[in-house]
Amino acid sequence: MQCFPSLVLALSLLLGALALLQLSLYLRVPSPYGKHEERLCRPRGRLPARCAWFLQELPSFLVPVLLLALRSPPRLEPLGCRLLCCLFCWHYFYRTFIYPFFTRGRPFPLQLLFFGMLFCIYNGFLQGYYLIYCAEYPSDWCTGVRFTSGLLLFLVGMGINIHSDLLLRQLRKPGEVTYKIPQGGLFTYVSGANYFGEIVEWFGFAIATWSLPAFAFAFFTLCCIGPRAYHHHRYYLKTFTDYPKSRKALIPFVF
Ligand code: NDX
Repeated sequence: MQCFPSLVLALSLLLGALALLQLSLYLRVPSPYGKHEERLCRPRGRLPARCAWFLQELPSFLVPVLLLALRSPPRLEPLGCRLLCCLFCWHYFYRTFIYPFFTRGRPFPLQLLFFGMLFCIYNGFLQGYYLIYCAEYPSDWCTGVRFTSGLLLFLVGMGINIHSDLLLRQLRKPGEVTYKIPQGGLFTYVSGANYFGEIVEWFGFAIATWSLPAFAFAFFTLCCIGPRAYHHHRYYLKTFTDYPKSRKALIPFVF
């Protein structure tokens, strides 16, 4: 396989278009899984959350790893390129092999799982293909301001995301499916603390890679889970009379 810049451009633009489609579909009504599912639609089938998240996220990890294995001779030079590819795989290693096995979430709709998997194949291919076959970085990229500030944002975002998912998980005992008011960490300030972390993480990745595919994915993440944070916030305000009034939806002190 070789690098086709026009393919990268086309796939990135399509990802941007999917982000806008996602926004237009789910700005007014939330995507129908988790706490927003029952009231909106009844999908034909569901899979236990553990299984569903594992299957859904697996392609985001597997596709870049396969692309790397197929690359002959292996190329991940310079160091910047290698590190950036590792960051992406590291996130999806966590999301595929760790997150699902601890989740206490409700069963996930099969229909969304199918589209989620397609999306993960698509995005895994785009990010992996670009970093492994196309990206060119100067040998001192790792010491530059874009890489270091992006890496810092990525790590801070990932830390917030993992910590917030942990706080959510601790709200339930095994087998429980009720919703409670999240407390602690960044939930003190926002209802969508895990989403805030994930968005910061992918914008950090985009800055560190300084690439169109990564910016397109960060934009998609914003359009996908930004509105979801807003819907979570409205749900909490409607459900809990004692919900902290000062808490914002997604961005501390702002929105
Ligand atoms: N999966 C990303 N669109 C998505 C699945 C759905 O990873 O066709 C995007 C992802 C996909 C979506 C994915 C892409 C777009 C798709 C969509 C389906 C249709 C759509 C494909 C791939 C589509 C077009 C047409 C444009 C192509 O019971 P429960 O499950 O609610 O329990 C929850 C629990 N919890 C609580 N427990 C007690 N008390 C409370 N108050 C609680 N509140 C929540 O915590 C869960 O077990 C857990 C987390 O719940 P929640 O709702 O806060 O997070 P969730 O949305 O489940 O996300 C989990 C993590 C989180 O860290 C988030 O940042 C990350 O995954 N994520 C999620 C979605 C997308 C994404 C990251 C990204 O874009 N980077």
